[in-house]
Amino acid sequence: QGDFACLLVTGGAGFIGSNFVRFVLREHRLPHIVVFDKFTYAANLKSLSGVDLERLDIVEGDICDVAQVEQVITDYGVDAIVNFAAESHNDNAICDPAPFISTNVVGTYVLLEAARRHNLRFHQVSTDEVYGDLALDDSSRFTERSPYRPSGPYAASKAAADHLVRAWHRTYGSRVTISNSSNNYGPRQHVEKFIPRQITNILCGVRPKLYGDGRAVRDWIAVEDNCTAIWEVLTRGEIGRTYLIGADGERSNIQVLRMILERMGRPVDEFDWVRDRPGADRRYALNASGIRDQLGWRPRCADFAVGLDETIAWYRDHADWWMPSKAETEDKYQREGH
Ligand code: NAD
Ligand code: TDX
Repeated sequence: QGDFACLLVTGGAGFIGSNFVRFVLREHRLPHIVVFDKFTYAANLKSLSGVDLERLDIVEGDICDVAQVEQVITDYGVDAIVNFAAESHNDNAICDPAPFISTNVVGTYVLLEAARRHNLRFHQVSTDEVYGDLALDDSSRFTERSPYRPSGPYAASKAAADHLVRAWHRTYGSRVTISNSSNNYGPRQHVEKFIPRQITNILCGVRPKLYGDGRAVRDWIAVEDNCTAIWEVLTRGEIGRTYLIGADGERSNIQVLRMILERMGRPVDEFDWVRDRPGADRRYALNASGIRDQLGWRPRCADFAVGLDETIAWYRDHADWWMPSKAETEDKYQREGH
């Protein structure tokens, strides 16, 4: 099932999508890739620079727009879709959920209908947040069978999209898979997100900001590992199945922040405490034994400290990539009290 000639990568100018495109072009001979992206504030054309342009086309478009989606599929002869396109930031969702409902829910519906009309393979990129959160003193982890229990508007919109994908498989026999990954980190992540925000704050001489009591736990995975896992699921995954993608990377926010400060030569208490999100999730942790056992997938970058050093080095060397959005992002945070 894995021999695609032309892959439509929606949201391919964002963080994970662009890393996925780079990985596929670097390590696999096929397919041709068409990036389809609305170029919202979260996209960055520089994320796709320096790749093999013979194998890549970049089209500006909105996954909610039926005619634009239809056109790109027929123009390029697309035979599979990987849907990375989303509004992805929880703080934004709390301030204004509207674009999360349209892009994450309606956009996924539009793509599923296009995939049904053209009989395309469809992979949905999703998140562990659909399962809600775990208590800090609870040692259990999410599995593919955990109940859906999203806490915030972003998570609820991604959960709604997952439900549509599953329903299209059951009702119409659509050839779908879903991957729910834990928190990604690495190069080309927008400076609104936790790790790049703190690294770039330090590079700008600004104190990092820690939400709440700093004890919330996230299960970190290097973005490259999520990309290799998505590729395995796309090309060899069982149709109709959900795969959890994680690399046993649980750490509290304060632990991560202190690691960043230390590695960047700053005192470990040189940061500000700021208010938490309303309804903030405490702990995410997932059990990825399904993809390990069924597809033999293993993370390549299992050492978080090494991955963090590489990430710090990347932001140090690529101020031209992140500086244009830094001031605007921090102004917005300041208005929100974060
Ligand atoms: P991102 O915000 O960096 O990128 C999203 C991309 O989608 C941007 O390029 C944006 O322009 C594009 N986009 C937004 N609305 C669009 C629309 N209507 N039509 C076409 N393109 C549109 O997000 P990311 O962190 O790369 O996340 C990618 C996917 O992975 C999302 O579906 C997200 O829910 C999921 N995910 C992310 C993480 C994480 O830690 N970052 C973890 C698990 C799952
Ligand atoms: O400045 C900050 N300080 C801080 O303490 C920011 C931006 C965040 N935080 C905390 C909040 C969270 O507990 O760090 C944690 C991580 O925050 P984010 O980077 O915003 O990620 P999160 O809310 O966990 O969601 C991410 O992982 C799941 C992605 O943004 C989602 O797209 C993905 O689905």
